[in-house]
Amino acid sequence: MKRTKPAPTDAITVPSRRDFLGKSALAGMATAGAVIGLSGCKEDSKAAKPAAAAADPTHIAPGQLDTYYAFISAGHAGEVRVLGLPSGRTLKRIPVFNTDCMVGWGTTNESKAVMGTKPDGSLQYTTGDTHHVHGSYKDGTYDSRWLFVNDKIHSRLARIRMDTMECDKITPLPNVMGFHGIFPDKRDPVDAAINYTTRVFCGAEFHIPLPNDGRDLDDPSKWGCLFSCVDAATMEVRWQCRIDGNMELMATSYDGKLAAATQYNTENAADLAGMMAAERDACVFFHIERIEAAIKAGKTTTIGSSKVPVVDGRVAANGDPKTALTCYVPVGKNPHGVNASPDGKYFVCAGKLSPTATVIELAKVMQWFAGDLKTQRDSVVAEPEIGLGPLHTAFDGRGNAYTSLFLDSQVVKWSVDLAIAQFKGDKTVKPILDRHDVHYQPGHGYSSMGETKEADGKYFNSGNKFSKDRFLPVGPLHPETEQILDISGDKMVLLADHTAYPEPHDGCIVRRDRVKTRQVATMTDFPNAVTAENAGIERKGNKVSVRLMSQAPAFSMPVIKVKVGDEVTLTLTNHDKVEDLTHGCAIPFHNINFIVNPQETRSVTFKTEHAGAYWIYCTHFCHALHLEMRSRLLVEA
Ligand code: K7E
Ligand code: CUA
Ligand code: CA
Repeated sequence: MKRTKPAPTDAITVPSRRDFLGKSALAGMATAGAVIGLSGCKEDSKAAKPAAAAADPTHIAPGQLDTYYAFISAGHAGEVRVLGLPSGRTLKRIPVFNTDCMVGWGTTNESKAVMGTKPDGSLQYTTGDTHHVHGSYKDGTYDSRWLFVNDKIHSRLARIRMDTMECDKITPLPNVMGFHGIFPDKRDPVDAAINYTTRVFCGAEFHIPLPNDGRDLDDPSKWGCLFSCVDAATMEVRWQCRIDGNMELMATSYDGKLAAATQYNTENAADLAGMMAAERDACVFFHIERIEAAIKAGKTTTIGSSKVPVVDGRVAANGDPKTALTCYVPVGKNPHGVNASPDGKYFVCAGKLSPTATVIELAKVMQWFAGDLKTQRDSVVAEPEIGLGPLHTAFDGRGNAYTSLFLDSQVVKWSVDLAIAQFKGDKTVKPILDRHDVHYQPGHGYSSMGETKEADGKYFNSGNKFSKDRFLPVGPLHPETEQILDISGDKMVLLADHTAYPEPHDGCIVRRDRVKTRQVATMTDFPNAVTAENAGIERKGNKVSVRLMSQAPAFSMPVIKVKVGDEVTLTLTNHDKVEDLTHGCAIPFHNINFIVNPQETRSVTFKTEHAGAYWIYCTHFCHALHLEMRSRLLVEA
């Protein structure tokens, strides 16, 4: 398919190719790059300079700091990244489901305990696929406690402490495959004793036999998908709800009453053609209060060896709106993202295979649950045509939505109110306010504070899936592009391209005052801290405990003697208190490499196999005598 020029910014009638995609086009999209416009590069449709800027706002002068953090999921790299915005500078990579030898994630005993190990002590998984990362909330905005991120490959939810920006907990979801959408509670805490966001909602994209133990392999019609609720504080799975169809993206309401997931496979099909058979799919809403009441009342089952209580949210069991746990709202064919507007009123579903966005009014969904709305579909209050391949929507806090258009390689700005007026029958209004090319094929777009009540409409980051000609080529795999747009004016203005190591998906842009970190740990927070009193070597059979301290530029023991066949646990506490004074610890030919930040303690366990002398050395440049910071590990035959 040939790319056409972007539609004029005031376009409301879109060309006929924007009509529902025909079957042949869909097949083409499924099998080749035909529809995704890989045929060539394009010029920027705007040559405009940043509106309010004589100087480029993305140029942060030396010594100056960014105004926002962006927390970005890294797709199948398995980690989370932290950028400063508007500069786009990379501040940190947080290893989560992947291993990382800079910090020793996957090497230290502490990180292994978080990641999960097999009985022999090796890591259970070393891969992950992080798509969605969201902060915890209080009063409708970020409370700087945690970030949550999914692993689609192994269906695990990870929690990251905001103060240290380190992963501290990973929870597997039982009987789930393809855990994709995630959103934490946005309601104010109800449990005063806990006093923070208490739930994280998780959708499952792939239906599987329940339990997945070899049964029903030939009959996918018996397979199912579970929606999971995880307690943010304990990271335990509280309950699950079985649904019809699947779940992809998730959103939660600001009042804590509703969570919702888009469904592209309402057909419950097991092949591509089947998943595209229905003209409409759905956004399934969960009535959280009723589900939790049903759990409390014990109207539950369990699946396989899992002890997590499961309620039935399938259509057949939820015919009466007044008692229903779920509400399936029909939306455009094979939808993708669902996003909550910062005024708390609407969820917007992006059509993907339909060139529309569907605006669902949450008050009307609650009306349906009360038995006061005729059909689920009556909760839809707008369905503007916005362009080809809509995926995700962000908001500016001024009533405008910004939807990424994968096939059109654009971001489209549209007015939610005007779309509602148009849906009501006003033919004079034009909801589309602006379009801007991005390069190329955007996935998520997200705006500054856009997922909070403090949405400020300053910046929009477009995470693009293809960069093609935007950067120097580096072989077959190009970097992805993150493009930052100024959305503070009437027209969007492209400010900068920056590269992203594949493959970024979603992100959140958090005002820097909403992030509280600490740079130096408290030694007593580490139960295994090594002090002058307990440092040294202790042997029990062939198990040797080496308790070591680091203080620039030396380790506390210059010589450590062990024997071949020992199982050595080396615990290292960094006694330096100076901010940023990190030491590393590498042991040649033993596959040991990790860091200890000021006042932290980390440990590793390894077997000695070969007699010899091994220099334990500091890997992290810490001092003028950093290179001299070494100890001898002497392994005796
Ligand atoms: Cu659109 Cu996994 Cu959020 Cu990626 S999903 S783009
Ligand atoms: Cu310690 Cu380098
Ligand atoms: Ca479908």
